Amino acid sequence: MTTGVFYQQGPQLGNQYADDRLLRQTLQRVMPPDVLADIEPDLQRFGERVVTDIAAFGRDALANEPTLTPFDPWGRRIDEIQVTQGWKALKRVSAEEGLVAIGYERNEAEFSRLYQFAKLYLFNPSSAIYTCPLAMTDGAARLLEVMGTQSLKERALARLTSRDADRFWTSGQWMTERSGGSDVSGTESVATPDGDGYQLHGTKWFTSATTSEMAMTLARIQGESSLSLFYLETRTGGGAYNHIEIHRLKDKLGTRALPTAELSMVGTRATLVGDPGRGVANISTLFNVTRLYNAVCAASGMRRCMALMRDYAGRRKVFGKLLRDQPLHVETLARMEVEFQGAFQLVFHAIELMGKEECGQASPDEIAALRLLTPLVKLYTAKQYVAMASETLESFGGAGYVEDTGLPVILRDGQVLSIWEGTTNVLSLDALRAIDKNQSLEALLGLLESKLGGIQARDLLPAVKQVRAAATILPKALASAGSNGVEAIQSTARDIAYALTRTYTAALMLEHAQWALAELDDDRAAIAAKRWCDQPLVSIGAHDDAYRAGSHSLAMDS
Ligand code: MFK
Repeated sequence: MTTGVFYQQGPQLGNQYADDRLLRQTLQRVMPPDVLADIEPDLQRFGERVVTDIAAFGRDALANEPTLTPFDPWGRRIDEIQVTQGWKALKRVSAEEGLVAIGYERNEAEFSRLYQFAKLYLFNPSSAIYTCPLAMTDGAARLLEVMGTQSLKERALARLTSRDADRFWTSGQWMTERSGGSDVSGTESVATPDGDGYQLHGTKWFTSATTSEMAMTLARIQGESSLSLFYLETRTGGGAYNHIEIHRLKDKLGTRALPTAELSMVGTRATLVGDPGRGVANISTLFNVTRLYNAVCAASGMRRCMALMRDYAGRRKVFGKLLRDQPLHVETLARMEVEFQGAFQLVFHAIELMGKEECGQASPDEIAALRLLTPLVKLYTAKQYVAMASETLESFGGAGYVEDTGLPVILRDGQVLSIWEGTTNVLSLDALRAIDKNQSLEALLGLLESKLGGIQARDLLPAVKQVRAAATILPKALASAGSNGVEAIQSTARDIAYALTRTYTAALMLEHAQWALAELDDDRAAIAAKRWCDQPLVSIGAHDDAYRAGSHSLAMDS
């Protein structure tokens, strides 16, 4: 028997496009062949880049966190935020790779958003969450495209969507004040008319990507009861701050490469966007985009977890066998893969609808369904990702708990996804509002049925039956939950959101499984879809007064 010193090899990553069967298959299924042929060389090249120079920029950004210097050596207030070279390089890469631009050039018509989000999906896990500034930039671009004046389009939209790194701008989204991030109605910032614009005064409690060149924000015009939406540039033509004071950078659990600041607007010059008093409704155009970014970050994070665990399972030996040959380890990874495949189909389906809507190709049902899917996709994928990130660290044992393996950051950064852009509960309530106001449940169930109608493979038919049964229960369960009043239905909002998401995702997975069986003779998506359908899809209780009194007593120990 030979003895020697043992060193474990860490996980390795290959080309992230070439290695991602689900991404390649899904694009093949949903895109016309000429569109795929047009974009695939770029995805192939980019799949290599995200594990080489882009990954190095991300590591540099994580290793050298941003700093705030409030004063110069002579006591002048400068509020300078320094970011690392890696973070700056990620901005250049984002412009040059068209990570926002592709969605607005629309060279691939309604498939442009799919192309753009495929690149974002490859980019995100290597980017130290540079996807956060990109999310707000894209949301601001869409907002200005829909409701900006011609001069704002020429000045700002053109820069937000530029591929020229020297011209490219990013945008902040300054919504949260000390009074709240979920309930923005308590916003204290005020707007005073000033020539043909406004001056803003107030404090913003969370402003991410504070080095951005512009921001969209909410304030109350004197005399108006509701909030209005404003465009501002963070610096004046001379380079000084636009009457902005930065108080401190947030000491966050994760996303530490991203500068997130508390700041005050002290007479900041701003331009009203849209009608006065319509601020919340208007900014929803922005946050509906960022919520889909949040979801693609979750799906791409899941995929990165799977890639790392899979590779490691072929390198790590315990109890005389590689992890890949340990039945319980294999089962754990298989369950995570099913979860990932569901999240993936859900996210890319929502992106497909978004691309269609923006190009005028979506049906009224698809538009209504997207309104409901946006909060559902965001809340579900975020929550599942946090659980999966935790399981991923565990699958590496002690190595998963040690910083320089690069693994703990997965969990820390993942946790923001269920908080930022609306918590699980706020989005569950938003889903109820979409059902109430937009007839979106009927639209969603109609799309679901059309997907199930296309499934012919015998092997999948029992699962189709399970999904149809769940879809039939859903409206009845909602009606029953609602019959006990507003508070009763609100208390079940999370269960409703999960039931809708799981059921709809089941149909999406079956649709992909049918295609993979018929076109590629590949049964792996079918295995995943059937396992997804075997979980309880709908579990919605009727929370009457007595039930809720019991909940109150449990929650508050009253
Ligand atoms: C990545 C790294 C990040 C670093 C750290 C960050 C840490 C986190 C910092 C944060 O604070 S993130 C928090 C971000 N905040 C949010 O995402 C807001 C969450 N809250 C909501 O989404 C609430 O639902 C909302 C503020 C919108 C509720 O406000 P209101 O004033 O009660 O709105 P209301 O009356 O329900 O709706 C006003 C209008 O907007 C209505 O239109 P109408 O006036 O025509 O009826 C709504 O239909 C419309 N609306 C609301 N939500 C919509 C929407 N329209 C379309 N889509 C939506 N999602």
